[in-house]
Amino acid sequence: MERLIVVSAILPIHLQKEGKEYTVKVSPGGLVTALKQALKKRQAIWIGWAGVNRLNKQMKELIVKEGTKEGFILYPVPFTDEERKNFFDGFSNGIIWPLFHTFQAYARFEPSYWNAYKSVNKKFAQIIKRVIHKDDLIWVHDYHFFLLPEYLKKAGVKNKTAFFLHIPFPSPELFFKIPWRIDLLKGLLQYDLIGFHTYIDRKNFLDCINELIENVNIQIKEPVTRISYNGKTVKIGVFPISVDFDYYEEKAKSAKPLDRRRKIILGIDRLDYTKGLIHKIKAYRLFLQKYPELHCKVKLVQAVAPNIKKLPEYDQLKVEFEHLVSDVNGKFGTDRWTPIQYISRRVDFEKLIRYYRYSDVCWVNSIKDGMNLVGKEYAAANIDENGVLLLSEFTGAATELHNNCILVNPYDIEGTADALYRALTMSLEEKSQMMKRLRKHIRRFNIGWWSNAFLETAFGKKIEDFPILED
Ligand code: ADQ
Repeated sequence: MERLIVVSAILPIHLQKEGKEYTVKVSPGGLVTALKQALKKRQAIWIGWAGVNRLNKQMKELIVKEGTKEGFILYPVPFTDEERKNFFDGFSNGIIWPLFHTFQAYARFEPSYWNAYKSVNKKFAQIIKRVIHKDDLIWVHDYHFFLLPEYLKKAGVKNKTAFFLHIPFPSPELFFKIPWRIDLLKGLLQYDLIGFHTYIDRKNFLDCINELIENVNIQIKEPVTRISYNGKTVKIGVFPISVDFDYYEEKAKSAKPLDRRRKIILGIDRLDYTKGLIHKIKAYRLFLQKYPELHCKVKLVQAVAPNIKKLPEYDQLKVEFEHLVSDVNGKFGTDRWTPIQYISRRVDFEKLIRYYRYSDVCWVNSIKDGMNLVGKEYAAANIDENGVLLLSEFTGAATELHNNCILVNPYDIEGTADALYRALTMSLEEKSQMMKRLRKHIRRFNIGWWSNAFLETAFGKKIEDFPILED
């Protein structure tokens, strides 16, 4: 029986030390949200980091038990402190993440990061070799594993491998900065399928291949492009990720009402410089300056979930963001009105659904984002169809949803402030027409559509073809 082996840097749950005890935490981020919905209850073996540098038998059992409750067979991997520093925070989040999101100045091209990247990819190949059966299919996720198929081959693993990139792929101008650019591309070309969110990502990737790799043959065809290199053909596809529409819709039906004396503008983000949080507060500040008639009538509810990455940029971002928030609240707030309600944590799911259902505007302001699930989650849960999505044009989601939301350029502070005003003052009819179209699109192109489109292209299978995990 074919099983699905899923590989991602972080597992959907991880361990965190609190006092002397380790507790199980839900991992943050869109990759985990999406995959949990895509794989639920299927017999996938999910291999990834468990958040700790060593795993004793008890810790392993705890992770496996909690994973089984969620419907997964989890295979936790420990990272040494050095692997965490140089592979996870270093190469993955200190080079690829900033550069691929156009934050070139944050990229630190340390050779020690590159060595760690190679050795952790090798380590995962060895782990996969230990657990894999002959017919298993390997589905690898994200920018931590560009070299994995090469090491799998070297280890003698011949199973099919497919890869999905959850973040944008940059233009050659940015990608060329990486000293190890050719090795990364050659590594990727060893997969059987590479999936991107958008056609722009695919174009950037093909441009890089064209410029950097010799003796390749690229056959651009829709929906699947093929690259032949070194006697092997890899498929390239575009699969915009989505959400479990029915689940959000169903949960929204029983959401308890929120206090709606004021119009709610909602922001749901992780603490990350890619999410445009500073630009957002600056635009909101200008909006309050320009439109005093809306004082006391609106409120920005901004949740910011802590980041798992240990890098100085995130500490600086937090300080700057909180400073701006208190500046706005101090300048415009009154005894009865706080313009920004800042929630400095991950909002629990029930509350998230309430916000999605009852907020008048959901504001996604990313400087750059592979897709962005927040806007899609909002639309799925906005069952009264009276909300507006304000969406950065630099998200993957914008390439898909641009006709059914209000687009903003986060660098254009004044334009964004005006767009927010428009979103808040639109007629109900216009809002509901836009939201209806948005929901229709996301209902159709939901997470099930995404996983099946990917798995069929990769392995000729649907998610339903894999057996359910019995309790
Ligand atoms: P992320 O960068 O994590 O994902 P996103 O797609 O928006 O970005 O997903 C975030 C997820 O975390 C959402 O499910 C959201 O509900 C949740 N979340 C974020 N902040 C939260 C908070 N404060 N409280 C509660 N929940 C919160 C990466 C890429 C994206 C891509 C996804 C999936 O960067 O571009 O869409 O993977 O491929």
